[in-house]
Amino acid sequence: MRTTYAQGENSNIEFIYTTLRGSFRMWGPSHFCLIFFLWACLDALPVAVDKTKVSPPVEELESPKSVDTGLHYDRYLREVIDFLEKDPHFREKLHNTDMEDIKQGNLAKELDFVSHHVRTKLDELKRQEVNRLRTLIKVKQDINGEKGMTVDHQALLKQFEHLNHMNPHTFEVEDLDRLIKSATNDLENFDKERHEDFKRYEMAKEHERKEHLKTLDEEARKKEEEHYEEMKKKHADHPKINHPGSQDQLKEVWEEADGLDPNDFDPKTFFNLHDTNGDGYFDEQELEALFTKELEKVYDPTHEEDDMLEMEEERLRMREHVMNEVDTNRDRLVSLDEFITATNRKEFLEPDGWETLEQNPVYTDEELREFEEHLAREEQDLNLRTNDLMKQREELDRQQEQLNAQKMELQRAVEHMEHLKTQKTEPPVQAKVPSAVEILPGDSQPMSQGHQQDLPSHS
Ligand SMILES: [Ca+2]
Ligand SMILES: [Ca+2]
Repeated sequence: MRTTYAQGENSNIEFIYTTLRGSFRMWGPSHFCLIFFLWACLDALPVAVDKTKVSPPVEELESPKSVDTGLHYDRYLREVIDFLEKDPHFREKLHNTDMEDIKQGNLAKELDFVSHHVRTKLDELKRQEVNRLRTLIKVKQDINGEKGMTVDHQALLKQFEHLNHMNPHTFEVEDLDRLIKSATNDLENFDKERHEDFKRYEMAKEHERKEHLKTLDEEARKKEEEHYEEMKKKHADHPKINHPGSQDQLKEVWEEADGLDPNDFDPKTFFNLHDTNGDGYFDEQELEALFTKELEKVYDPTHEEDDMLEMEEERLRMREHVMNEVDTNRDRLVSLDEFITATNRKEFLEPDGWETLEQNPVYTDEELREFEEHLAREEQDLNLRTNDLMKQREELDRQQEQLNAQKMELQRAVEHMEHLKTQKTEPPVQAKVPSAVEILPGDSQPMSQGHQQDLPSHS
Protein backbone atom coordinates (compact mmCIF):
# COMPACT_ATOMS: atom_id res chain seq x y z
CA MET A 1 0.00 0.00 0.00
CA ARG A 2 2.76 2.43 0.83
CA THR A 3 4.60 2.26 -2.41
CA THR A 4 1.68 2.63 -4.79
CA TYR A 5 1.62 6.40 -5.04
CA ALA A 6 5.20 7.34 -5.66
CA GLN A 7 4.73 8.21 -9.31
CA GLY A 8 7.87 9.94 -10.34
CA GLU A 9 7.32 13.61 -9.82
CA ASN A 10 10.67 15.27 -9.85
CA SER A 11 10.44 18.82 -8.73
CA ASN A 12 10.92 19.50 -5.07
CA ILE A 13 7.56 21.06 -4.44
CA GLU A 14 5.63 18.39 -6.29
CA PHE A 15 7.55 15.78 -4.45
CA ILE A 16 6.72 17.15 -1.01
CA TYR A 17 3.17 17.55 -2.15
CA THR A 18 2.89 13.94 -3.34
CA THR A 19 4.54 12.74 -0.18
CA LEU A 20 2.08 14.55 1.99
CA ARG A 21 -0.84 13.56 -0.15
CA GLY A 22 0.28 9.98 0.05
CA SER A 23 0.44 10.26 3.77
CA PHE A 24 -3.05 11.69 4.03
CA ARG A 25 -4.33 8.78 2.02
CA MET A 26 -3.51 6.60 4.95
CA TRP A 27 -6.36 8.17 6.88
CA GLY A 28 -9.09 5.90 5.64
CA PRO A 29 -12.49 6.14 7.27
CA SER A 30 -11.97 2.78 8.89
CA HIS A 31 -8.72 3.62 10.62
CA PHE A 32 -7.77 7.18 11.34
CA CYS A 33 -4.34 6.34 12.30
CA LEU A 34 -1.85 9.04 13.10
CA ILE A 35 0.97 6.57 13.30
CA PHE A 36 0.38 5.45 9.75
CA PHE A 37 0.05 9.01 8.64
CA LEU A 38 3.31 10.05 10.15
CA TRP A 39 4.96 6.82 9.11
CA ALA A 40 3.78 7.29 5.60
CA CYS A 41 5.41 10.71 5.59
CA LEU A 42 8.66 8.98 6.24
CA ASP A 43 8.40 5.63 4.65
CA ALA A 44 6.22 5.87 1.62
CA LEU A 45 8.57 7.25 -0.96
CA PRO A 46 11.61 5.26 -1.76
CA VAL A 47 10.45 4.62 -5.32
CA ALA A 48 10.67 7.98 -7.01
CA VAL A 49 13.07 9.88 -4.84
CA ASP A 50 15.73 11.83 -6.66
CA LYS A 51 17.86 12.75 -3.69
CA THR A 52 19.83 15.35 -5.53
CA LYS A 53 16.65 17.28 -6.15
CA VAL A 54 14.67 16.90 -2.96
CA SER A 55 17.25 17.72 -0.33
CA PRO A 56 16.89 21.24 0.95
CA PRO A 57 20.30 22.88 1.53
CA VAL A 58 20.09 22.63 5.31
CA GLU A 59 19.28 18.95 5.11
CA GLU A 60 22.50 18.28 3.24
CA LEU A 61 24.43 19.11 6.34
CA GLU A 62 22.80 16.17 8.06
CA SER A 63 23.78 12.54 8.30
CA PRO A 64 23.49 11.03 4.83
CA LYS A 65 21.86 7.93 6.30
CA SER A 66 18.54 9.58 7.09
CA VAL A 67 15.62 8.84 4.78
CA ASP A 68 14.98 12.09 3.04
CA THR A 69 11.28 12.79 2.65
CA GLY A 70 11.80 16.36 1.57
CA LEU A 71 10.48 17.41 4.97
CA HIS A 72 13.13 19.03 7.12
CA TYR A 73 11.88 17.34 10.25
CA ASP A 74 11.70 13.77 8.92
CA ARG A 75 14.21 12.11 11.20
CA TYR A 76 12.74 13.71 14.26
CA LEU A 77 9.27 12.63 13.15
CA ARG A 78 10.43 9.07 12.63
CA GLU A 79 11.96 8.84 16.05
CA VAL A 80 8.95 10.37 17.76
CA ILE A 81 6.68 7.83 16.07
CA ASP A 82 9.00 4.99 17.00
CA PHE A 83 8.60 5.77 20.63
CA LEU A 84 4.95 6.66 20.59
CA GLU A 85 4.16 3.34 18.96
CA LYS A 86 5.64 1.57 21.92
CA ASP A 87 3.09 3.03 24.31
CA PRO A 88 -0.03 0.79 24.53
CA HIS A 89 -2.31 3.57 25.77
CA PHE A 90 -1.39 5.99 23.04
CA ARG A 91 -1.64 3.26 20.45
CA GLU A 92 -5.16 2.38 21.50
CA LYS A 93 -6.21 6.02 21.48
CA LEU A 94 -5.00 6.37 17.93
CA HIS A 95 -7.35 3.70 16.73
CA ASN A 96 -10.34 5.24 18.47
CA THR A 97 -9.94 8.82 17.41
CA ASP A 98 -11.20 10.63 14.33
CA MET A 99 -9.84 13.23 11.97
CA GLU A 100 -11.43 16.23 13.64
CA ASP A 101 -9.95 15.15 16.97
CA ILE A 102 -6.51 14.92 15.43
CA LYS A 103 -6.79 18.32 13.80
CA GLN A 104 -8.16 19.92 16.96
CA GLY A 105 -5.13 18.63 18.77
CA ASN A 106 -7.10 16.31 21.06
CA LEU A 107 -4.85 13.43 20.19
CA ALA A 108 -1.81 15.41 21.10
CA LYS A 109 -3.30 15.89 24.56
CA GLU A 110 -3.25 12.12 24.98
CA LEU A 111 0.45 12.52 25.29
CA ASP A 112 -0.19 13.44 28.89
CA PHE A 113 -1.05 9.81 29.51
CA VAL A 114 1.93 8.34 27.74
CA SER A 115 3.94 6.21 30.12
CA HIS A 116 6.88 7.72 31.86
CA HIS A 117 9.78 6.01 30.09
CA VAL A 118 8.40 6.90 26.67
CA ARG A 119 8.03 10.47 27.80
CA THR A 120 11.63 10.55 28.99
CA LYS A 121 12.79 9.21 25.67
CA LEU A 122 10.73 11.82 23.83
CA ASP A 123 12.27 14.54 25.97
CA GLU A 124 15.69 13.26 25.04
CA LEU A 125 14.77 13.19 21.36
CA LYS A 126 13.59 16.73 21.53
CA ARG A 127 16.82 17.83 23.15
CA GLN A 128 18.76 16.08 20.41
CA GLU A 129 16.65 17.72 17.74
CA VAL A 130 17.08 21.14 19.28
CA ASN A 131 20.83 20.55 19.42
CA ARG A 132 20.82 19.42 15.81
CA LEU A 133 19.00 22.56 14.79
CA ARG A 134 21.37 24.71 16.79
CA THR A 135 24.31 23.06 15.09
CA LEU A 136 22.73 23.63 11.70
CA ILE A 137 22.12 27.25 12.48
CA LYS A 138 25.66 27.66 13.76
CA VAL A 139 27.12 26.01 10.68
CA LYS A 140 25.02 28.14 8.42
CA GLN A 141 26.01 31.22 10.37
CA ASP A 142 29.69 30.34 10.05
CA ILE A 143 29.39 29.74 6.34
CA ASN A 144 27.66 33.05 5.85
CA GLY A 145 30.01 34.80 8.25
CA GLU A 146 32.94 33.79 6.10
CA LYS A 147 31.48 35.57 3.14
CA GLY A 148 31.04 38.66 5.24
CA MET A 149 27.27 38.24 5.19
CA THR A 150 24.95 38.53 8.14
CA VAL A 151 22.43 35.83 8.89
CA ASP A 152 18.75 36.28 9.65
CA HIS A 153 18.44 34.24 12.80
CA GLN A 154 14.71 34.58 13.14
CA ALA A 155 14.11 33.46 9.57
CA LEU A 156 16.26 30.40 10.16
CA LEU A 157 14.39 29.50 13.31
CA LYS A 158 11.13 29.91 11.47
CA GLN A 159 12.09 26.98 9.27
CA PHE A 160 11.62 24.81 12.30
CA GLU A 161 8.21 25.90 13.46
CA HIS A 162 7.39 22.37 14.51
CA LEU A 163 9.51 22.85 17.62
CA ASN A 164 8.64 24.91 20.62
CA HIS A 165 11.82 26.90 21.08
CA MET A 166 10.69 28.42 24.31
CA ASN A 167 10.96 25.02 25.92
CA PRO A 168 13.88 23.15 24.40
CA HIS A 169 14.18 20.51 27.08
CA THR A 170 11.00 18.46 27.28
CA PHE A 171 8.68 17.01 24.70
CA GLU A 172 5.25 18.50 25.32
CA VAL A 173 1.78 18.09 23.90
CA GLU A 174 2.45 21.21 21.91
CA ASP A 175 5.34 19.55 20.11
CA LEU A 176 3.20 16.78 18.68
CA ASP A 177 0.61 19.37 17.83
CA ARG A 178 3.22 21.36 15.95
CA LEU A 179 4.37 18.32 14.01
CA ILE A 180 0.83 17.66 12.82
CA LYS A 181 0.03 21.28 12.05
CA SER A 182 3.32 21.77 10.24
CA ALA A 183 2.56 18.89 7.87
CA THR A 184 -1.06 20.00 7.33
CA ASN A 185 -0.06 23.59 6.66
CA ASP A 186 2.48 22.55 4.05
CA LEU A 187 -0.37 21.08 2.06
CA GLU A 188 -2.89 23.83 2.54
CA ASN A 189 -0.40 26.54 1.70
CA PHE A 190 0.46 24.79 -1.52
CA ASP A 191 -2.94 25.51 -3.12
CA LYS A 192 -3.00 29.01 -1.66
CA GLU A 193 0.38 29.82 -3.16
CA ARG A 194 -0.70 28.49 -6.54
CA HIS A 195 -3.67 30.88 -6.49
CA GLU A 196 -1.48 33.79 -5.48
CA ASP A 197 1.04 33.03 -8.22
CA PHE A 198 -1.75 32.87 -10.73
CA LYS A 199 -3.19 36.19 -9.60
CA ARG A 200 0.18 37.88 -10.01
CA TYR A 201 0.55 36.32 -13.43
CA GLU A 202 -2.82 37.72 -14.54
CA MET A 203 -2.07 41.17 -13.16
CA ALA A 204 1.32 41.25 -14.87
CA LYS A 205 -0.35 40.23 -18.12
CA GLU A 206 -2.88 43.06 -17.85
CA HIS A 207 -0.20 45.56 -16.89
CA GLU A 208 1.94 44.63 -19.86
CA ARG A 209 -1.04 44.96 -22.16
CA LYS A 210 -1.79 48.46 -20.89
CA GLU A 211 1.84 49.51 -21.17
CA HIS A 212 1.95 48.23 -24.72
CA LEU A 213 -1.14 50.27 -25.60
CA LYS A 214 0.62 53.42 -24.39
CA THR A 215 3.31 52.95 -27.01
CA LEU A 216 0.81 52.94 -29.87
CA ASP A 217 -0.68 55.84 -31.80
CA GLU A 218 -4.42 56.50 -31.66
CA GLU A 219 -5.32 54.34 -34.62
CA ALA A 220 -3.15 51.35 -33.74
CA ARG A 221 -4.38 51.47 -30.17
CA LYS A 222 -7.99 51.34 -31.27
CA LYS A 223 -7.23 48.36 -33.48
CA GLU A 224 -5.42 46.57 -30.68
CA GLU A 225 -8.26 47.15 -28.22
CA GLU A 226 -10.79 45.82 -30.69
CA HIS A 227 -8.68 42.72 -31.22
CA TYR A 228 -8.43 42.20 -27.47
CA GLU A 229 -12.19 42.41 -27.01
CA GLU A 230 -12.72 40.07 -29.91
CA MET A 231 -10.35 37.47 -28.43
CA LYS A 232 -12.09 37.79 -25.08
CA LYS A 233 -15.45 37.12 -26.71
CA LYS A 234 -14.02 34.20 -28.66
CA HIS A 235 -12.61 32.68 -25.50
CA ALA A 236 -15.92 33.04 -23.63
CA ASP A 237 -17.79 31.38 -26.47
CA HIS A 238 -17.68 27.69 -25.63
CA PRO A 239 -20.09 24.79 -25.01
CA LYS A 240 -21.78 24.61 -21.61
CA ILE A 241 -19.51 23.50 -18.80
CA ASN A 242 -20.96 20.84 -16.55
CA HIS A 243 -20.82 21.37 -12.83
CA PRO A 244 -17.65 19.53 -11.71
CA GLY A 245 -18.46 16.31 -9.89
CA SER A 246 -22.08 16.29 -11.04
CA GLN A 247 -23.76 13.33 -12.70
CA ASP A 248 -23.78 15.16 -16.04
CA GLN A 249 -20.07 15.75 -15.82
CA LEU A 250 -19.14 12.22 -14.79
CA LYS A 251 -21.47 10.68 -17.33
CA GLU A 252 -19.72 12.62 -20.06
CA VAL A 253 -16.38 11.15 -18.93
CA TRP A 254 -18.01 7.71 -18.72
CA GLU A 255 -19.33 8.03 -22.25
CA GLU A 256 -16.56 9.89 -24.06
CA ALA A 257 -13.38 8.92 -22.24
CA ASP A 258 -14.36 5.43 -21.09
CA GLY A 259 -16.47 4.65 -24.17
CA LEU A 260 -19.32 3.23 -22.10
CA ASP A 261 -23.09 3.42 -22.55
CA PRO A 262 -24.51 6.36 -20.54
CA ASN A 263 -27.54 4.24 -19.64
CA ASP A 264 -25.25 1.84 -17.78
CA PHE A 265 -23.70 4.59 -15.64
CA ASP A 266 -22.83 3.17 -12.24
CA PRO A 267 -21.01 5.28 -9.61
CA LYS A 268 -19.15 2.36 -8.05
CA THR A 269 -17.84 1.12 -11.39
CA PHE A 270 -16.94 4.70 -12.27
CA PHE A 271 -15.03 5.08 -9.03
CA ASN A 272 -13.02 1.90 -9.58
CA LEU A 273 -12.28 2.85 -13.19
CA HIS A 274 -10.82 6.21 -12.22
CA ASP A 275 -9.09 5.23 -9.01
CA THR A 276 -6.06 4.74 -11.23
CA ASN A 277 -3.64 3.61 -8.58
CA GLY A 278 -6.27 1.32 -7.07
CA ASP A 279 -5.83 2.41 -3.46
CA GLY A 280 -9.54 2.89 -2.84
CA TYR A 281 -9.43 6.72 -2.86
CA PHE A 282 -9.64 9.54 -5.34
CA ASP A 283 -6.65 11.71 -4.63
CA GLU A 284 -6.24 15.22 -5.97
CA GLN A 285 -4.52 14.12 -9.17
CA GLU A 286 -7.11 11.48 -9.94
CA LEU A 287 -9.87 14.03 -9.40
CA GLU A 288 -8.18 16.62 -11.59
CA ALA A 289 -7.86 14.09 -14.40
CA LEU A 290 -11.66 13.82 -14.46
CA PHE A 291 -11.99 17.47 -15.54
CA THR A 292 -9.90 17.25 -18.70
CA LYS A 293 -12.98 16.73 -20.91
CA GLU A 294 -14.67 19.83 -19.47
CA LEU A 295 -11.53 21.94 -19.78
CA GLU A 296 -11.06 20.96 -23.40
CA LYS A 297 -14.39 22.61 -24.15
CA VAL A 298 -12.88 25.96 -23.16
CA TYR A 299 -9.17 25.66 -23.86
CA ASP A 300 -7.33 24.79 -27.03
CA PRO A 301 -3.54 25.24 -27.01
CA THR A 302 -3.59 26.23 -30.69
CA HIS A 303 -5.97 29.15 -30.09
CA GLU A 304 -4.56 32.59 -29.44
CA GLU A 305 -7.45 33.46 -27.10
CA ASP A 306 -6.90 30.48 -24.78
CA ASP A 307 -4.24 30.70 -22.09
CA MET A 308 -3.22 27.26 -20.88
CA LEU A 309 -2.10 28.63 -17.53
CA GLU A 310 -5.67 29.73 -17.02
CA MET A 311 -6.76 26.22 -17.84
CA GLU A 312 -4.66 24.84 -15.00
CA GLU A 313 -6.12 27.41 -12.63
CA GLU A 314 -9.60 26.33 -13.70
CA ARG A 315 -8.65 22.71 -13.07
CA LEU A 316 -7.49 23.62 -9.58
CA ARG A 317 -10.74 25.50 -8.90
CA MET A 318 -12.75 22.47 -10.01
CA ARG A 319 -10.78 20.08 -7.83
CA GLU A 320 -11.08 22.33 -4.78
CA HIS A 321 -14.80 22.67 -5.36
CA VAL A 322 -15.39 18.91 -5.58
CA MET A 323 -13.17 18.23 -2.58
CA ASN A 324 -15.14 20.76 -0.58
CA GLU A 325 -18.42 19.13 -1.49
CA VAL A 326 -17.48 15.47 -1.33
CA ASP A 327 -14.56 15.04 1.07
CA THR A 328 -16.62 15.20 4.25
CA ASN A 329 -13.89 14.06 6.66
CA ARG A 330 -11.44 16.60 5.19
CA ASP A 331 -8.53 14.24 4.65
CA ARG A 332 -8.02 15.54 1.09
CA LEU A 333 -9.08 12.20 -0.32
CA VAL A 334 -12.41 10.98 -1.63
CA SER A 335 -13.22 7.51 -0.34
CA LEU A 336 -15.70 5.24 -2.11
CA ASP A 337 -18.18 5.87 0.73
CA GLU A 338 -17.86 9.63 0.38
CA PHE A 339 -18.24 9.34 -3.35
CA ILE A 340 -21.37 7.17 -3.20
CA THR A 341 -22.91 9.48 -0.59
CA ALA A 342 -22.29 12.44 -2.88
CA THR A 343 -23.92 10.71 -5.85
CA ASN A 344 -27.12 10.39 -3.83
CA ARG A 345 -27.40 14.11 -3.20
CA LYS A 346 -29.79 16.37 -5.01
CA GLU A 347 -26.92 18.58 -6.23
CA PHE A 348 -25.36 15.60 -7.97
CA LEU A 349 -28.48 14.90 -9.97
CA GLU A 350 -29.66 18.48 -10.51
CA PRO A 351 -26.59 20.66 -10.35
CA ASP A 352 -26.30 24.42 -10.81
CA GLY A 353 -24.26 25.70 -13.70
CA TRP A 354 -20.53 26.26 -13.31
CA GLU A 355 -19.07 29.74 -13.48
CA THR A 356 -15.83 29.57 -15.36
CA LEU A 357 -12.70 31.56 -14.58
CA GLU A 358 -13.49 34.42 -16.99
CA GLN A 359 -16.80 34.95 -15.18
CA ASN A 360 -14.97 35.32 -11.88
CA PRO A 361 -12.38 38.09 -12.01
CA VAL A 362 -9.14 36.89 -10.42
CA TYR A 363 -8.18 40.30 -9.04
CA THR A 364 -9.99 43.49 -8.12
CA ASP A 365 -9.24 46.92 -9.63
CA GLU A 366 -7.79 47.85 -6.27
CA GLU A 367 -5.43 44.87 -6.32
CA LEU A 368 -4.28 45.68 -9.83
CA ARG A 369 -3.66 49.28 -8.79
CA GLU A 370 -1.56 48.11 -5.83
CA PHE A 371 0.34 45.67 -8.01
CA GLU A 372 1.11 48.41 -10.54
CA GLU A 373 2.17 50.78 -7.80
CA HIS A 374 4.48 48.11 -6.52
CA LEU A 375 5.92 47.63 -10.00
CA ALA A 376 6.29 51.40 -10.36
CA ARG A 377 8.13 51.59 -7.05
CA GLU A 378 10.44 48.81 -8.12
CA GLU A 379 11.02 50.58 -11.41
CA GLN A 380 11.66 53.82 -9.60
CA ASP A 381 14.18 52.13 -7.34
CA LEU A 382 15.84 50.66 -10.37
CA ASN A 383 15.89 54.04 -12.08
CA LEU A 384 17.37 55.69 -9.03
CA ARG A 385 20.05 53.06 -8.88
CA THR A 386 20.67 53.43 -12.60
CA ASN A 387 20.87 57.21 -12.26
CA ASP A 388 23.26 56.80 -9.40
CA LEU A 389 25.45 54.53 -11.46
CA MET A 390 25.26 56.92 -14.40
CA LYS A 391 26.37 59.76 -12.17
CA GLN A 392 29.21 57.68 -10.85
CA ARG A 393 30.23 56.88 -14.39
CA GLU A 394 30.04 60.54 -15.41
CA GLU A 395 32.15 61.44 -12.43
CA LEU A 396 34.67 58.79 -13.40
CA ASP A 397 34.63 60.06 -17.00
CA ARG A 398 35.19 63.58 -15.73
CA GLN A 399 38.08 62.47 -13.55
CA GLN A 400 39.52 60.53 -16.45
CA GLU A 401 39.28 63.62 -18.66
CA GLN A 402 41.02 65.65 -16.02
CA LEU A 403 43.75 63.09 -15.79
CA ASN A 404 44.07 63.04 -19.54
CA ALA A 405 44.29 66.81 -19.58
CA GLN A 406 46.93 66.78 -16.89
CA LYS A 407 48.85 64.12 -18.78
CA MET A 408 48.69 66.15 -21.95
CA GLU A 409 49.84 69.23 -20.06
CA LEU A 410 52.70 67.29 -18.58
CA GLN A 411 53.61 65.89 -21.96
CA ARG A 412 53.57 69.34 -23.47
CA ALA A 413 55.74 70.59 -20.65
CA VAL A 414 58.20 67.76 -21.19
CA GLU A 415 58.28 68.43 -24.93
CA HIS A 416 58.78 72.10 -24.23
CA MET A 417 61.63 71.34 -21.83
CA GLU A 418 63.27 69.09 -24.37
CA HIS A 419 62.79 71.70 -26.97
CA LEU A 420 64.47 74.23 -24.70
CA LYS A 421 67.23 71.78 -24.01
CA THR A 422 67.95 71.25 -27.69
CA GLN A 423 67.82 75.01 -28.16
CA LYS A 424 70.40 75.43 -25.40
CA THR A 425 72.75 72.77 -26.75
CA GLU A 426 72.58 73.16 -30.53
CA PRO A 427 72.46 76.88 -31.26
CA PRO A 428 75.84 77.64 -29.56
CA VAL A 429 77.47 75.19 -32.00
CA GLN A 430 76.14 77.12 -34.97
CA ALA A 431 77.00 80.44 -33.32
CA LYS A 432 80.57 79.46 -32.55
CA VAL A 433 81.43 78.02 -35.94
CA PRO A 434 81.13 81.33 -37.74
CA SER A 435 82.97 83.09 -34.91
CA ALA A 436 85.85 80.62 -35.20
CA VAL A 437 85.96 81.33 -38.88
CA GLU A 438 85.89 84.99 -38.09
CA ILE A 439 88.76 84.68 -35.62
CA LEU A 440 90.88 82.77 -38.06
CA PRO A 441 90.05 84.22 -41.47
CA GLY A 442 91.78 82.56 -44.38
CA ASP A 443 92.76 79.56 -42.29
CA SER A 444 92.78 76.16 -43.93
CA GLN A 445 89.79 73.72 -43.57
CA PRO A 446 91.59 71.05 -41.42
CA MET A 447 92.20 73.72 -38.78
CA SER A 448 88.55 74.75 -38.51
CA GLN A 449 87.47 71.10 -38.49
CA GLY A 450 89.77 70.32 -35.59
CA HIS A 451 88.36 73.21 -33.69
CA GLN A 452 84.79 72.04 -34.32
CA GLN A 453 85.60 68.56 -33.01
CA ASP A 454 86.77 70.05 -29.75
CA LEU A 455 83.54 71.96 -29.22
CA PRO A 456 81.34 69.25 -27.73
CA SER A 457 83.87 68.46 -25.04
CA HIS A 458 83.78 72.09 -23.95
CA SER A 459 80.09 72.35 -23.72
CA1 LIG B 1 -6.52 6.51 -5.96
CA1 LIG C 1 -12.20 11.98 2.52
